[in-house]
Amino acid sequence: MMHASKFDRKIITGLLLLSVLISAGCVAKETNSSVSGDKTTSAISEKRTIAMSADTWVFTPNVVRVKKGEQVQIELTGVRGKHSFTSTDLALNVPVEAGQTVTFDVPTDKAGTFEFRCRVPCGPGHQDMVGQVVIEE
Ligand SMILES: [Cu+2]
Repeated sequence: MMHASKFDRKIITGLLLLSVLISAGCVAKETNSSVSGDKTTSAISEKRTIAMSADTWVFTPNVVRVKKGEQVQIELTGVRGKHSFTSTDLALNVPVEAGQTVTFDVPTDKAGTFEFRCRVPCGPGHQDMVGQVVIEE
């Protein structure tokens, strides 16, 4: 029982060789995937900046379209008055004053249409200061 026949040894040697080849193949695959992983990482780390202005009483643009998972930041410039970019859905509340530019990241982990509005009482057109961030799947 303890002695393997020559035939068994050949099989065992063959299996060992096979497992070495398979693990070598796996290592090669892992190397490949980590290379493509690096490429993906560098692509993701390229953040897109969307310039937006807040004026009395409009955000321009007031519809922002992004892809789910995309790294996006909004560069918001105040033209006249005091406003804010506020979205409870996106957990953002960023005030901006005239002549000021503020930059903030937009969370894009969930797809959907998310409303944002001005939360600073800024005059008669305050209620019109609304917009949407559309995050596409
Ligand atoms: Cu306002």
